[in-house]
Amino acid sequence: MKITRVEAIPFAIPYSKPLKFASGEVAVAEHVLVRVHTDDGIVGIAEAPARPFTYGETQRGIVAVIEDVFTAQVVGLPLLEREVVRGRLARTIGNPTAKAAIDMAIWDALGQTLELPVADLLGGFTDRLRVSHMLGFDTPDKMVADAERMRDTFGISTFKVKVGRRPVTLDTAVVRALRERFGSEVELYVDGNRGWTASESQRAMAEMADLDLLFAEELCPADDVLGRRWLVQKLDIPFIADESVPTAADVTREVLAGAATAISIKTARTGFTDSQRIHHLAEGMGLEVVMGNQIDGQIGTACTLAFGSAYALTSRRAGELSNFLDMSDDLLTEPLQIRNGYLHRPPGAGIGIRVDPDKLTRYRSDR
Ligand code: MUC
Ligand code: MG
Repeated sequence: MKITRVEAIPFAIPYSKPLKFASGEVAVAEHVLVRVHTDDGIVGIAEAPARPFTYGETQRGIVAVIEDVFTAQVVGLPLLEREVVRGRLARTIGNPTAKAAIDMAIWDALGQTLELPVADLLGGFTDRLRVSHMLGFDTPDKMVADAERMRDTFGISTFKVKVGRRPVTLDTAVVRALRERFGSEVELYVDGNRGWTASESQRAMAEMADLDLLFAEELCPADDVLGRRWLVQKLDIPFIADESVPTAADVTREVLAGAATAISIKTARTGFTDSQRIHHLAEGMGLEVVMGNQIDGQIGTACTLAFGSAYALTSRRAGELSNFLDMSDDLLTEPLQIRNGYLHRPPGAGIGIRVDPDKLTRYRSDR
């Protein structure tokens, strides 16, 4: 059960429909496939999505930090010593998705070794999650059409609407158009990716007060310390902290400061080991949780599903599990299938996914 090798393989898969939002745009999934090999011949996998605009990590940087720093720290350790791995990786500040992918690939290898699903090792609460789809920036008509496509084809009825950094009236028109089109058939919430000021956020939320929104996410920067506290106190719906809470300590800080009342857990940035800590903390503090999307491919989505389905709190709300649908292709032998608004856990040990070697050859960008 000892780790013998870690691979960090960059790959690039174009989106058929790029996703635009207040802090950036993703047109090509330039991710890093992480493979952890053991002396038993097991290979655990996960993916690290480079999100320079959120965490400052680039695809080349992720490969470099894994090859030059992290690999030497984990080779030789048994798969069961995940806390030792965590402690060693934590000596280096930052690099959340590189660390998370190593952690999840180790869990995948452990599950395969024990012949048990990771979701069961974590908590085994349910076998499926309800799906929420993120709607990227476009005109109101096109965003409504996108939601219709997701509802008609995949049965999805929860939508996270991207807002911020464009005229507030355009964003509120989109949300109003969605509510008018679907009535009470859909759940809606908004995510600003820090694109508004606190006062713009407050004005926009007041304008949408009749639209029955579930949540507001990261509308303004957490660094606007007093502004954000002021905003959160004024809202009568939970305010989700996302990119402001990349660690459990950040969750504590933001919640105690009154700057958040709910959190997004993203396995892409906290893996399984730190996501467990955040889940337990959230449960202890009585916070609502949404399983968030780091604009993951299918590997990352399967990781979110494994973790989200493991606990009652993380499976209560729809999880953000569908943006891979807008990619032109992916790496898995068995593509994930969303049916009737749900994503079911794939059968099998570990995370339950396998990489297709031909697809990897086609999309890897290091050869
Ligand atoms: C989200 O929930 O914010 C966009 C930027 C990012 O870091 O994640 C995505 C989705
Ligand atoms: Mg967000």
